[in-house]
Amino acid sequence: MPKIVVIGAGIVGTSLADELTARGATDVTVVDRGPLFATGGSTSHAPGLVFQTNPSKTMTAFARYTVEKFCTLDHPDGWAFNQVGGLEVAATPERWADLHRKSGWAQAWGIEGRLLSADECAALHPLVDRDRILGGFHTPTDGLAKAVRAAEAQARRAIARGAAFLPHTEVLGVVEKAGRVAGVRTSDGVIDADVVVCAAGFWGAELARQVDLVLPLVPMAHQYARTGQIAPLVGRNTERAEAGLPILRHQDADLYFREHGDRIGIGSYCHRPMPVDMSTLMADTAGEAMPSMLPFTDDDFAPAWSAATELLPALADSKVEEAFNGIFSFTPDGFSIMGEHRDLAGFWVAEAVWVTHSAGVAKATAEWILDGTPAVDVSECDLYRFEDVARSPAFVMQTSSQAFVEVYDVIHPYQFRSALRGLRTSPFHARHRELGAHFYEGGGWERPAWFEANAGLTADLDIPERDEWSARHWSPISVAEAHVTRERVAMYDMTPLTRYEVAGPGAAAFLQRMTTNNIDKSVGSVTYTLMLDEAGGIRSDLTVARLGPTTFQVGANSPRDFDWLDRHRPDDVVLRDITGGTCCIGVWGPLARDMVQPLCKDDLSHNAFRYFRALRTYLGALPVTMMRVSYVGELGWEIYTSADYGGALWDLLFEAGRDHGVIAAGRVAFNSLRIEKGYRSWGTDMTTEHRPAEAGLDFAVRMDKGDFVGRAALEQAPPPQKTLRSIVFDDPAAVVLGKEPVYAAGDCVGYVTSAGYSPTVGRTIAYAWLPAGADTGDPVTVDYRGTRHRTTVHAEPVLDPDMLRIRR
Ligand code: FAD
Ligand code: THG
Repeated sequence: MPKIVVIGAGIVGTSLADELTARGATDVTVVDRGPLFATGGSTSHAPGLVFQTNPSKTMTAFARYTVEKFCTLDHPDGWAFNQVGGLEVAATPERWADLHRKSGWAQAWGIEGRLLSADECAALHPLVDRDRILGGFHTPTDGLAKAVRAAEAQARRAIARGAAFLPHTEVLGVVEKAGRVAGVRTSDGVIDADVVVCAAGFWGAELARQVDLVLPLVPMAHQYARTGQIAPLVGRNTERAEAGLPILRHQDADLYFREHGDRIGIGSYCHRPMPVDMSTLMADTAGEAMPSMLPFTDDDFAPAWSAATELLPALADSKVEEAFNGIFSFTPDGFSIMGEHRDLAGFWVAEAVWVTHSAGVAKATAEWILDGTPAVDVSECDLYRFEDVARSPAFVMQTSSQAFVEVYDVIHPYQFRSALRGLRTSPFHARHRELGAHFYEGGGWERPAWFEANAGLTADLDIPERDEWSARHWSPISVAEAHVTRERVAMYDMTPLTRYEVAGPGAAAFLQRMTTNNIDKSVGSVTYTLMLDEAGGIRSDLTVARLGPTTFQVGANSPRDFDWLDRHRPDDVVLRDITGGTCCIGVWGPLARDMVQPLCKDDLSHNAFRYFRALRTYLGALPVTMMRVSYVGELGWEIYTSADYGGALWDLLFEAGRDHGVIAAGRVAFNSLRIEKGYRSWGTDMTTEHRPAEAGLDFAVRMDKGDFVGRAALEQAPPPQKTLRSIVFDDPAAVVLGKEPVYAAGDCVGYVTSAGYSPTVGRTIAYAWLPAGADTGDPVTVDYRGTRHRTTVHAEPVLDPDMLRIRR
């Protein structure tokens, strides 16, 4: 068992010590610069509201585990968790509709919850003015955490198993030896360690900088105030219980509430973002009891107070008696930051974690450190999920500030930030703008979603009207673009598709070991393959093109793939991300060959240039690599070249396609076409929580090819309990967007992952995780923001099961 030092005795560090020692770690030391256990960090004054339901399945799982665990904690002073339930009220029609969506997430992720009328809300929380609200969402298992007690109770369990906690011990530096962590240097001398975990809360970014690690988090002040006595509360709560009413969110006004005996605590996000400059903080408040508390700024609270008294009129007879601006971490995407430093083995982080998710994050981190693989998919929280640009100080500051502003906003799944756009553009960007592209953002890239230039193509199509929500950030033009792809030919910007060059004498053996399929084939081969973790969960799906005996081009999904490959890379392999300097156009559709062949001296016929083969050649004067691969399921190629030739390549192809009716088409069409064809999108349809057989990807696993990462786990794997299936909606006008709960015979049995309207079938098609027993033809219903849609489990792929469209 490794010798482990945890930096920070807040809710994360204490919980981690408990989880580590529970898994048999015997040598665990937790150090904190402050006293125990009110250390002066964020945990010391967190009001401890735990609302479990979150759009993210992972974050919800973290919260659910935290609740389950906190309910079992003992502390001599009383409860660590008071399960008063949670109530979120809607003051606007938009929020009321959104609570239906939230209710769907709760169902899908297994949190008990119910939508209530305004009267029912008022009955549950008598301070609420029922005339101000339209209804609410009640979750009986939510509640209040007593964060310091929960921290101490978990620390005591760890101490009983041998862990040590050292107060007033500041970590000043990290000791390294031969690229590994060797210990920490503290105010009291060096403590040796094989593993160091940074759980230093909002101090974490500064600590990590010492070991050349960027933690994209911003310490931000957030206002919390307590009123004086509220008449209707007097005598309701015992001092011991503190609260009996559900914790309350009024998100339309960026507020939350809890009881403190006969007083009310109000948390407000209804103020300007107040990023904290750590250098001023340390100088000003070091040595004070609570470095994480800043003086209250009254002016910022004025709108919060007026909105609070509107919702809870009884507050008006009181006033704010105690208040402060408390500090905790915000990140660009709102997720926590977890993982191990790639260049300094043994240095781990568990950062930007709310009390709500703390035990779940701690458990996953302990599993990751000790067993190698967390049970829950942690990709959304992965330390290496960030693109280079997203680690720049300017990006981190702006997007984290935006995350603060939007923390309680209703966020549409296709709503992208407006600031810091245009950071990454393909060489075709100017052409896209000329064609009236509407852009989505992904990984810093501007990605055309559809083109206004194609508006005229919708005329002959019967495209159902959408409801207001699903019509946002969507256009019927996308349906026409998908249709033209199936009928004629379309050009797609594939530049943002992450690409690596893997080269060197060991490249083939390396990729063979890292992935599930046989990639050690002839030069010119392209292989669809999976990367698994040690537990057999799917980490990514890739295409591997062998461009030379020792040179491969890998099509990947995210910076996490680079990280995973780089960690395992032997010295005789060079790994290079070539996405930035190159570009790619997907030319797909029945007329693709007619359009491209005249530009090329090489024979592009079906037998000369076969499906899943690659060719280095020229189109006109331009050097290109062509791959006969199609994520949309049509005849055609991905055509790669370096960025400098990009503009010329676009023009050459677009001109060549003129007589064939070529169009530029966008992401929305792309997505619906790949769903028709049965192709999965990693991170949405499947994650590390799924093995290949469950995700319907067994065909990409070659158990007979020799050892690979995850193979041993697959051999031991039980038969699938759940499987990813295609479902087709009965009503042509029905639309879903993803993450909706799925019901069979009245019970929630799964959830939707992704969906798209299929112009070919004239219905929405979706993927859903369903029990393994679900049969083709079975009826299941999907709850879309309170509306039940009937669907039918379909055989896969829904379109072209005989591959006639691709292999021709
Ligand atoms: P901390 O509690 O800050 O612990 C980090 C520890 O690291 C500190 O004790 C610090 O002293 C120590 N440390 C730092 N640097 C060093 C060093 N160099 N050497 C040694 N020790 C070091 N979350 C919720 O879930 N629900 C809520 O209702 C809620 N309300 C909040 C209200 C306010 C006003 C605030 C400020 C936060 C709120 N939060 C809430 C957020 C929550 O409090 C934090 O996210 C959480 O407590 C962070 O826990 P932590 O263990 O990561 O950090
Ligand atoms: N193009 C390239 N690389 C990629 C993607 C891509 N890497 C990441 C991601 N997208 C991978 N996803 C897929 C999913 C399916 C297919 C290709 C990439 C695909 N599947 C065939 C099938 O399932 O029938 C594979 C057939 C076979 O194995 O022969 O084409 O879009 N470059």
